[in-house]
Amino acid sequence: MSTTLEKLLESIELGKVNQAAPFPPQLKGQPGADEYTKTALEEGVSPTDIMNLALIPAMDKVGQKFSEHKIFVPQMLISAKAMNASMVHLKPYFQAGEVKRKGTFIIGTVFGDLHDIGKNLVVMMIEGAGWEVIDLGIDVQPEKFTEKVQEHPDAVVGISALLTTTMNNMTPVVKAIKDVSPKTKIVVGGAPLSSDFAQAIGADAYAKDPQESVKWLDTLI
Ligand code: B12
Repeated sequence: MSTTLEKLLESIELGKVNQAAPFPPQLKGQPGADEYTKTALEEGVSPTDIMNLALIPAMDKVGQKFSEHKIFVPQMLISAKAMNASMVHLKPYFQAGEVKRKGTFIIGTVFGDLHDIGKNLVVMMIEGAGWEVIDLGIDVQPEKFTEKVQEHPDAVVGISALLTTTMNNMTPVVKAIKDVSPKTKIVVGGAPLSSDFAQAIGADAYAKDPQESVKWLDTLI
């Protein structure tokens, strides 16, 4: 792996947003996620490699350290901020710029859940694959999903959950959507989920990452 990617991974893991950021003190004055992402792109590293070799492994490390009580919520939050600083530079590369859209995709993080980094990656990749995306944000109640589904009857819906507690909140969301629009296709995703879970709650599919969800969406056209 290139030194730049290693530095980027470290910046996100330690929450170094950019050069001006005073945190963490040991990296004061040094470049951060913002600058290293730009450098990696200038060096010709592909946005997908930046994501898969630096961004996602960095968040895995953060999660691991959180599980081991080596870091706490504020550090997770600052890592998330660093991750977002990096994603800003990747976004344009995932945007297709196609005139004709393949369809509409409505996505949100289920109510009770505030995690949105994974969802935002899904948004970027699905937009990049030519879909019009309506992003409902985080902590989304069933009514907000059903309202949008009624406005866009042909849309496909994606729901994200990152917690073993909030994944169960997907059950009433799926039910509410299917009640107002039985033909609406729903894909669920997020680290604690599985195909079995998706099936059990009546969703049409589970996708482990944006790439898999794009493949599944293509089968619907
Ligand atoms: C960053 C982070 C936070 C940040 C979130 C900031 C933000 N803006 O998102 C903050 C600090 C807010 C946070 C809070 C909490 N967190 Co947190 N968090 C994380 C962390 C470190 C990274 C998550 C992440 O962004 N991963 C990177 C992205 C790219 O991966 P991803 O989200 O899995 O998404 C990918 C796939 O799952 C998939 N995907 C995701 N959504 C969807 C949707 C669809 C439709 C599809 C197709 C695919 C898909 O595609 C994505 C790209 O590949 C994880 C650990 C981890 N490794 O996941 C813990 C983690 C999820 N958090 C955890 C916990 C416990 C919490 C808190 C309860 C802590 C607390 N005590 O307050 C709170 C809960 C707040 C709430 N109500 O939601 C636990 C969950 C444990 C569990 N099994 O339930 C984890 C696993 C940490 C741990 N190891 O213990 N957290």
